[in-house]
Amino acid sequence: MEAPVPDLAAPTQPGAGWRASAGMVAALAAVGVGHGVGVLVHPVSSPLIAVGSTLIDAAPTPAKEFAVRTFGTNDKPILIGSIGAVLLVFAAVLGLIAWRHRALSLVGISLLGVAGLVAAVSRGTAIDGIPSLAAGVVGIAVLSVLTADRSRREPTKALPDRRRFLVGLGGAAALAAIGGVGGILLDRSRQAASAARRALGLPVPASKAPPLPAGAQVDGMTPFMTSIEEFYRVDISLVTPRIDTEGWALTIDGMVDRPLTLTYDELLRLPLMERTITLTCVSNEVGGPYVGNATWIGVPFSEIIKRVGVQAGVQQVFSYSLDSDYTCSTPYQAVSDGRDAMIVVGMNGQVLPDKNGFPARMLVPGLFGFVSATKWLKRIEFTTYAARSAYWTDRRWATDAPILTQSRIEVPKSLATLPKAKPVIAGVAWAQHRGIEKVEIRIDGGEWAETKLAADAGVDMWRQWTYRYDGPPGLHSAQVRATDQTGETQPEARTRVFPSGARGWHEIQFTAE
Ligand SMILES: Nc1nc2c(c(=O)[nH]1)N[C@H]1C(S)=C(S)[C@@H](COP(=O)(O)O)O[C@H]1N2
Ligand SMILES: [Mo]
Repeated sequence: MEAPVPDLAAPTQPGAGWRASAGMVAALAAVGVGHGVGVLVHPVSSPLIAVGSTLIDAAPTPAKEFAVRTFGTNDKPILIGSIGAVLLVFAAVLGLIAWRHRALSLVGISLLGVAGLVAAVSRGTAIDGIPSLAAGVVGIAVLSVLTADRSRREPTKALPDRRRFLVGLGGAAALAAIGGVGGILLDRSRQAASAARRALGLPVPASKAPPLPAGAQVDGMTPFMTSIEEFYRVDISLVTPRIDTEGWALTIDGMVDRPLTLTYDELLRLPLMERTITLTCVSNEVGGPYVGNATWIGVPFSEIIKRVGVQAGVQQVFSYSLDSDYTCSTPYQAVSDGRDAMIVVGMNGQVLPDKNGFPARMLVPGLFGFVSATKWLKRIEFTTYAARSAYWTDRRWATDAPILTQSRIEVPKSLATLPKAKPVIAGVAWAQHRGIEKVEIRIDGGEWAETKLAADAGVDMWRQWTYRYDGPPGLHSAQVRATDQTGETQPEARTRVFPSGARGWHEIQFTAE
């Protein structure tokens, strides 16, 4: 809709469209400048990011579950988009009232800065308040310039002067673009810098990953090895932290005889091992996508434990992340019982990507990511359960959360057709660190039949399976269930992902030719 350009002869205020745009442009300029300054100061201090992160932390568990379930990995852009939408509506209202209630509208726009300030400072230090202060000042300045009441000085002049108003509007929009786009570009260039550093690569691991057996990969199935691009990403961080190894160090302390601080180079000089391990998120629904299999290079926990001298009475490994107040609780038993728990520095032969936790993350085969796989590691503390309680523990998720046995049908896709020429149903199953013993399928609720398992690559990895369908044509259902190598079979009853992971059988409908 075309809003009327303010009329020079109008004695009072421009049309509603122009007033609303003035408010929105003021808010955009504020947020844009705030974001630009934020990227310079500290990426998470951008008012938009700080408010978004605060909402993520404050959101009740069911809301988080809903967001991950409904929006998947798009949950973050959708959150930022929603905040932006609310902001614009609020700003439009401020613009509408700005000519009649100038003071009120200026207070309103400054509240945006205050919200950012409170969010950023409470999550960081006083310095993190700078971008929000800048945003607040810009918001107030733009709105007061646009709504400046010049009639008192020049009673004959219209309110506001049309040219002056349009120039102001354009200037504020430019300010928004320079701040916002500048911030985004700067963030990108940092990404490029970390890519250059990445080219330096990693030392050759002392212990290489055992080669995969032939036949672990079934034709036409999801790749047995997940690429970095395809690997799912789940974390509470709104911006991908881009950490400079210059100045970074990993502290390992707590109930130990010899606390240790390792620079990046020192960490890389420790003996490295390479292992292929399947990681799964507790938020993965039955049949869901939050599972991936990659080759990880890292320092074995056994090496760390030996170096620091862990004392008696230690119950948990408490890890801290650099990006936020995210913390994670891992049972000490799981990093000390001989499995390939490690401090990871590499993924699929490359330096760990930023999104997956550069410079270092944890990984413990058999445990869900939220109790084992801390990214952007800053500190590892050996401690007791009484002394420390982790981010998700505080939100009532399980403290001890082994990955639950699961199986998924991938071919055919749900509601797709199973071709007569190749009537093969196929999928994957996982029970990390216990291993898959058998996978069964049943058609239309009939008898369970064993599927053919692909070659076993090891207990810490998922396992593919196939089944030749020889039933009648038409619409059918298929259900799948796996049994792990301890003899336990997946239960039928579905549970939600909260608090310790989804249970139940995956089921699809398909049409046989
Ligand atoms: N710092 C930090 N580390 C984190 C998380 C997080 O929110 N913050 N999420 C964890 C969860 S829930 C999972 S499932 C894994 C996912 O790792 P990925 O993103 O590399 O796949 O990271 C874990 N490490
Ligand atoms: Mo997770």
